[in-house]
Parts: sequence; C-alpha cells; structure tokens
Amino acid sequence: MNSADYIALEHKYGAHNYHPLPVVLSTGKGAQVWDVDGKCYFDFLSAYSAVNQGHMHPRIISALSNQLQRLTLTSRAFYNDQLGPYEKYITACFGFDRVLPMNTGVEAGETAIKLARRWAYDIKGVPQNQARIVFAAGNFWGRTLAAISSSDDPSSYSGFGPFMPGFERIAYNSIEALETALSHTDVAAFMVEPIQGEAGVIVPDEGYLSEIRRLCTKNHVLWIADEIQTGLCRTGKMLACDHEQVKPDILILGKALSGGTLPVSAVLASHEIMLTIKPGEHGSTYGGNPLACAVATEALRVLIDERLDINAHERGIQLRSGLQQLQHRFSFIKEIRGKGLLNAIEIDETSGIKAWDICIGLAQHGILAKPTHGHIIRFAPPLVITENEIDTCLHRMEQSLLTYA
Ligand code: IF1
Repeated sequence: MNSADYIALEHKYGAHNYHPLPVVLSTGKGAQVWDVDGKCYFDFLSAYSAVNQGHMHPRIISALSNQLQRLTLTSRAFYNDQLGPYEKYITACFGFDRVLPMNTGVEAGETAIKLARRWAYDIKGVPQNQARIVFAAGNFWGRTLAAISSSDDPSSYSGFGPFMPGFERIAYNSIEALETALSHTDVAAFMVEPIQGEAGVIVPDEGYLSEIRRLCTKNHVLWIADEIQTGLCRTGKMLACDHEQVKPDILILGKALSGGTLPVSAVLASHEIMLTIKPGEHGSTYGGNPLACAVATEALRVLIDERLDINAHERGIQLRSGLQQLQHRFSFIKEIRGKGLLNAIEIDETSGIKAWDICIGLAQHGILAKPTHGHIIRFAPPLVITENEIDTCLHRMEQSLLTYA
C-alpha cells in the first residue's frame, strides 16, 4: 500500500475529526520521522509536545519493554510495585507533597478542577455548588464537556451545549482582569497556561506569572498551572513557571510525561488540597498503571540527564534567530513568537498566502509543521534536535519559502 491507500482507509472507515496533512508516517527516531514511501522529515510538531525526548528514545522504549514483560495493569483495587516509587520520584522532581495519576491531559485538567472545587467547599468555605473557576480567554485544555465549557473557540464548543456552570473567562495576560475576577469570594481557582499553546503560542508579559501567584495567594484562590504543553523542558526550563521562579498550587502534566509512548498525565498538589478527595471519590481504570509509572519515571530521567531544558533554550534562540532572518526576506511572516522550542510564526493574512499551503511546501522539503487558527504555524521540534539539524531545517524552510519570493 502507498500513502494514498492509507489515507483512503482513514477517510472511509474513520471519524473525520481531523484534517491531517497528506503525509502517512510509519517510523520515527529522534527529531525525524519517515513516511510509508521512505521520505524523511524533521518533525516540527512533536505530536503537540508529546515527544520532547524525541521519537523512540532508547531508554524510554527499554523501560517500556522491560515492564511489558512483567505487568501492565492491575487497577487501583490493589497496590503495585511501580506506583509508589513513581509517586515519590515525581513529587520530588517538582516539589509537591502528592500526585494523582491520570491518563490524558484533559483528565488531569478535570481532576484539578474537581480538587479545586472540593478544596473550596471543605477548606475555603465556599457554599456547596457555588464554587467558580476562572479561565483565560484563548485557553485550550482538551475536548471534554467541561474543557469546552471554558473555551471561547467556536470550533471547540459549537454544537456541544449545554455547558458546565460556574466557569468564568477573563482576558489573558491582564493583571487588572485577574484582580477583579479573584476578588469574588466564591472563586476556587484560576486555571491557565503559562504560555498559550493552541491559541498560537501566546507568550504573556514578563511578570504575569508572578502576579498570578501574588493575586491567587492574596485572594485565597488556587492557581492551577496547565503545563501539559509548556512543561517538561519545552520552553527552556523544566516548567514554564520556572522562568519566573513561581510555583502553582496545582500543577498538571501530560504529553511528554510518557515520552510519546502512551497516555500518562499527573496532577500534583499539597497534602491539604490532595487529601480533600477521599477513597472511592475519583480515579480511572488505567490511572497509575505499572506500565505508565515505569515509562514516566524514565521519561523524566531522560529530560534531566540529557539537560533537555538547556538544549531547548539554546536551540530555541538559534531557531528564532533563523526565522527572523527569513522574516527579513519574506514579508508575509508577520510575527515570530516563542520561548525555548515552543515557537510559532504568524502569516500576514492580507498576503493571500495560506499557512496550509506553506505547510504543504514545507513537507515537500522534509519539514513537518501544522497550521493552527488558519494563519499561525507552530514550530516545536523534539528537544533532542541538534544545532546542525536546526541549521539544516532553516535552510530547508528558506528553500520552501522561495516559492513565494
Ligand atoms: C486535539 C490543540 C495542542 C493542551 C493543553 C491540555 C490538553 C492539551 C495546554 C489536553 C492538548 C492537544 C489536543 C489535540 C491537539 C493538541 C493541541 F491543538 F488541540 F490545542 F497541543 F495545542 N492542556 N492539546 O495543549 O490533553 O487530553 O489531549 O491529552 O485535541 O486536537 P489531552
């Protein structure tokens, strides 16, 4: 079978909930992937930041295959010999008392909101069913009914109502809006991404995270930091919050927590917050399974041992510098944004040039990237990408964009 055959199968038998680029991938290694015809690409999407450690990292695959020979799933009806050591390790990594293991990122978000509401009722004293959660405009934290209830993106929420009550949205990167919202006594939490990924890599002003910390503390409101996309070295620090040395009350992680092998997410919090949920009040079939714990432990160790935070920082500077040189040559590149290896370019919509067409051209030149919101292209390669590989990719980008010169 060739690419067209695989695409036809997905079109005929699958839901049409995505519009993929016409590329059919079959193998991957490090920053590169290969399609069924043997063409090699540099992956500048990284499965939306889930393969920070690179495709098929040998240490992570080894941890996976070793545990696969022993035990994959017990449910939490019993203990297992992987969960406790993993919980001790990940809580020490991030400086929290406790962790609640889940699977997908959106489940971690749902769990964080449930914890915040329960804390609001049991600890803060908010009247039952009155707890409010504040979100930022432009947020994206998944596809569940609660997640889309906080969204202001019609492609996320249209046609799926009615929506979750008790959710409020304020302008992102606005300290004034946050101060006003948090002054209400029934607010349980403010849930926000330190850099907004899906919104188009929106980097807030320096100091915004510090002000979130100050205002949440002042108003006895929990800060939930959604680091599912920005965390795990993606922005040049282990966590994006580390750029301002601030610590949220609840930290949610996912994606690269498993190095791109299987869904693993985590919610980290203090004793006070975490122990508001009692046995039998929350969970999931696969949450904390031995396979996930073994893989996540090794995925974290790889990030630390290989100093992928430093490489993300240095390669990010190199990439944005190269993109700025391209911007001088191609005026339709309206803006370059990013931190570490979470970057995006915004295409000037008045140019008539479509981000989709640019991505098709990039794919022909061996660079895989995907547009978001029609005119923004995310550039987020695996954090293992080398200096030479970035140079090679910048050259290929230039060759591809010459079409529009
Ligand atoms: C899709 C977007 C990215 C996330 C943040 C939680 C989650 C995500 C900051 C939920 C997930 C994924 C979902 C995937 C595409 C991708 C995405 F384009 F949708 F918005 F990355 F920007 N918090 N993002 O980015 O994690 O439940 O998916 O494990 O739904 O199309 P999940």
